[in-house]
Amino acid sequence: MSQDLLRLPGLSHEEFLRLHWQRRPLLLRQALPGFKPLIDRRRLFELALREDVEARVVRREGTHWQVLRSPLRARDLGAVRRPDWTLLVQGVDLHDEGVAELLRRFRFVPDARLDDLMISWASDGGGVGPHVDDYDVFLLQAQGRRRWRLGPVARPRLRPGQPLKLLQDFEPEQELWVEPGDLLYLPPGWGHDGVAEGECMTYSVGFRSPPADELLRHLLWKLAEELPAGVRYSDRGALGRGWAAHPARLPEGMVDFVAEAFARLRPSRAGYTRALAELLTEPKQEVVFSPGDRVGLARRLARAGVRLDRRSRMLWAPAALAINGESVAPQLAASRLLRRLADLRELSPAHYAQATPAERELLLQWCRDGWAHPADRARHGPQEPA
Ligand SMILES: [Mn+2]
Repeated sequence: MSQDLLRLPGLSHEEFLRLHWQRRPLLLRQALPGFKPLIDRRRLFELALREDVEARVVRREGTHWQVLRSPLRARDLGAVRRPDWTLLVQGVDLHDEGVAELLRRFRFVPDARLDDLMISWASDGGGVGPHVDDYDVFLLQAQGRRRWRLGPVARPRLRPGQPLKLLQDFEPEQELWVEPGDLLYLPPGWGHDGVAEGECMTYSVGFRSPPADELLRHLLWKLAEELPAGVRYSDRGALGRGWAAHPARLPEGMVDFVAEAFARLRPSRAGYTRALAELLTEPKQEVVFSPGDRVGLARRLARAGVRLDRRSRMLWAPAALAINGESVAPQLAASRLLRRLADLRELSPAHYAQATPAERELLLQWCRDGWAHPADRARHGPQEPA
């Protein structure tokens, strides 16, 4: 179960991270030589119509753009031969094991940053227009040809009155054509405009970097859960003379009460770490785990080892270990076995045999919840109901 990371032609992961990551674009010709689409157009279209899938259709007529968002109906997808439209399907890795495997080949960037794999299909001339993203992205050309125009954008000005964010005056400084197997890396802040030349498919490996205000909102929410519940404001003895004349006045004591509650929120670094790990492992909204098969579970784990479900998110840090939005019990937070599972997403039977009773009980529970599976279960498992 070696980590089958994607080798970048001509440079090491370290060199890529030092020289290009978050700095400048990089085109890697034939990073995946002989690449064939993992999902054909028909299956992608079917996926786009599912309720638990986030998808968009973008159409262009001259300078007029139209965007349709999920839930999409069959008639929202245009005729394949009609030019100038594209279908974007988010989070395909959640629904297809082959695509999830491809996404995992990009784990030379931390899991905490990795988001999802989006597949876009485009008819001739299709694209989403010149735009700039807040996130890093790898664009893998999966099928057909696409023309990219790229250029740095210092202060993006958007075209008014459009249903999607389009750059007002994009001045590309380079133009390039990509073919199947070519990989283009773009850092945040680089304007780009990709136009299909004939029918084409592009895979976008997306990253995330939550902004500080969003992180704080979530962290405060999590930290508030650590306060003793049910401590209520009381104004015993505080309501003396004078209040009846100004019933609309907010009692000062209530402000003090909030200030005191806030002062009691004194999270340790471990507390922050736990909350952050829980937040970042929260499953995507559309993910629903189905309970695993319990028959002979302990025996199957002992024989085959254990593997995380492709949709499970797991992170660890010196003071925390979280899976799917939940921290493990403090006495297991430093478990080397569980860290190994998080890093490799799989434990061999030999490693599973070393599990303590508490670790084993936890792994059994994760299998019952559908978060993990005995590693003898076919990865490609039964198709989930549409
Ligand atoms: Mn983009």
